[in-house]
Amino acid sequence: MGHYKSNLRDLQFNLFEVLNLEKVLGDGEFSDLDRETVNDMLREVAALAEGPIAEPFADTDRNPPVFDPETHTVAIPEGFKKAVNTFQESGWQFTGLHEELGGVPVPSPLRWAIAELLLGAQPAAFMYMAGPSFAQVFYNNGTDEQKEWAKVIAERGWGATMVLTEPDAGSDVGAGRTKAVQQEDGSWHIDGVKRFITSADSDDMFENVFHLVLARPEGAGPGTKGLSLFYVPKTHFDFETGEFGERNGVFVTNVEHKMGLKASATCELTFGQHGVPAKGWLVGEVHNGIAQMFDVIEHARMMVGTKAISTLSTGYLNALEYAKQRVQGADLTQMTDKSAPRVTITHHPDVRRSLMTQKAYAEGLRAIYLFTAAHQDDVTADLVSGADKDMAFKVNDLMLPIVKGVGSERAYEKLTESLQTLGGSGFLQDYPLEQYIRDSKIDSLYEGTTAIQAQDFFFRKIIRDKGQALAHVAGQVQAFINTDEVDGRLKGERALLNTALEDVQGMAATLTGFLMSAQEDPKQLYKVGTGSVRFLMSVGDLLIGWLLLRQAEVALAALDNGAEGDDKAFYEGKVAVATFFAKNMLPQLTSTRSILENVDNDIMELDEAAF
Ligand code: ST9
Ligand code: FAD
Repeated sequence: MGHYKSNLRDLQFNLFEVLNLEKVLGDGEFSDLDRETVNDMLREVAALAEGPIAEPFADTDRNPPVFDPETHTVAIPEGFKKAVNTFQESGWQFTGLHEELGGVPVPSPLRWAIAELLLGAQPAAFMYMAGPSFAQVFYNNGTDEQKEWAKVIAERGWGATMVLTEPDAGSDVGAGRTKAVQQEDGSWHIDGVKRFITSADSDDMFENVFHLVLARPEGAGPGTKGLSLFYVPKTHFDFETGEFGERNGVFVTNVEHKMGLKASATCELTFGQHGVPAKGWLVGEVHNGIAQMFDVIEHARMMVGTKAISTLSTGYLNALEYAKQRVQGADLTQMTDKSAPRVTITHHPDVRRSLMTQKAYAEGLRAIYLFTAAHQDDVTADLVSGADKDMAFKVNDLMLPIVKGVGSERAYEKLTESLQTLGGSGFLQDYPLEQYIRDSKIDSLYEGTTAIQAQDFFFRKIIRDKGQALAHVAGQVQAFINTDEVDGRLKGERALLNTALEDVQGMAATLTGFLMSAQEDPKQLYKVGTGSVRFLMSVGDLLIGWLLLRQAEVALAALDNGAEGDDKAFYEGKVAVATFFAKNMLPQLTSTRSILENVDNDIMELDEAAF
């Protein structure tokens, strides 16, 4: 048995019993699907993920890719390449893509449920396999001719990268200096050095790699709005004849040595500085680079959040398995009796608190990414929250920083609880927990750090949206609070949720107040900056609390209907975890509200030397 433990039961529960996905199957673009086919798909992916795809997880961590500066290539271990090859042959990377690109239409929650399984088993493999998804963004944004290229790229299974970051342009993408010079034949020469580029070389796994690169055309303005998006192939390819041409002038010039996620090659990528021009083509023949790149970024942020959440889930399930077997100490009520029988650690209250915390965040965050995914399809958005096309788009936008920012922060934080459950053994490489922690730390950093997610959430997704999406989601929470379908059995929890909703609304009002007063006194804006991550995390907790309680209501109904055996235990667990979260986590929002209301500018006024 490999490291990865999937939670198929919870995925099926979310998809069919909570989101009622069956209602959109068998019709329209999903006419080929029914509940049984979807369950077969999930079972098949889970078996693949837990088996051959997970297999080289630890080995590639201990023997990571090696860079050869002479040839500008990266050697990837054979075992890992075999796993990627198995993934590639399975075809799951086409799930949910356009049919023109060889895709198979599925509801977005199913697409991301499949992604969860693969991301938890071998996140780096999932990233190497991003080619078809990137080809779809290229297709959506490309000229008619480029759309044909995108089809060929998807069909031939090329590797792909997103190329934004430079040594002096990380969070501040608009500081990028890589330039683009137009040529007489309409192509462009790219010149500059990009760093931290994921999958920029992939050994011989793909016949070619295409880079989607942000660069500044000569004479273009400053900031992100002056950047354009270019298609830059590793090796030239004639899309008419299907023949490969010369090597393009884009070379990997370094591979980073990292804390984790070592299987994923993180490369420095140099354009046009090795005697060969790095030729690119302007995507869509329009200068709209940052907006086009955000089509990739939105997928990638969803991917990063789902990766983190999936890792927490397998971390929890590994910890749970260990805890059920590890015998240590006596029951607390018999602590003075030195000859009392020894018990498994699941008998200790603190271990139970820790396991329930892990379960709450793993299952609550899963519900969050699936709720978000549901707003990426018109039909599922209508089904899940009654959102029309326009509102569905806004809700997805609102939720992405929660999936990415809250998902990554909480997963990393709670994975330390998973490791703790194993005691000293958790610190060893005999178990996957220490690698999970190292591999998941990156999730709060790339694709926009947590601070960037929090600012995006407040300024763009709430203020610029005039609070419309937030009001839609808050309306859903309020409706749940007001409608009791289980005869008052969750009455106390509903009251706690109501207080949490009021707290979050209070926090939003406080931050908005600071923003308004910044018109008179610009320094008031610092208060928003100081409070924004706390606010993001609080909204995350509110939504986790709500979604877990919604699940508890479904579970109570199933128990009332006579659920037995494994199902009974599953539903009882659902009620318990929702109640636990409501009682233990939601009340903390009241103190966060108070902290935000009292935030001041002391730390901003402090001399830097005093830190
Ligand atoms: C990276 C990659 O880190 C790491 C992992 C790679 C993995 C690759 C594989 C991925 C696979 C994914 C495939 C999934 C497939 C699924 C399969 C399932 C089976 N939303 O606010 P302004 C735009 S890459 C939309 O003034 P500044 C918008 O056009 C590096 N658009 O920003 C806007 O114009 P307007 C990642 C947005 O102050 C314009 O930008 N690096 C959004 O100029 C300007 O906006 C980062 O993420 C948005 N939320 O720049 C950088 N926001 O306003 C992080 C902005 O007119 N830094 N736009 O609409 C930031 O995000 C900064 O806030 C900034 C600021 C750069 C946007
Ligand atoms: P900085 O921007 O220097 O941030 C440093 C600290 O300051 C952070 O805590 C940040 O939150 C904070 N900070 C910065 N600006 C602000 C602000 N305005 N307000 C508040 N706080 C702020 N990039 C790509 O283009 N393609 C890739 O494929 C890719 N893959 C990556 C893979 C790995 C393993 C890594 C480590 C990075 C990757 N990146 C990639 C780059 C990644 O997106 C950046 O590292 C990230 O956006 C942060 O930029 P930075 O590292 O320069 O940090």
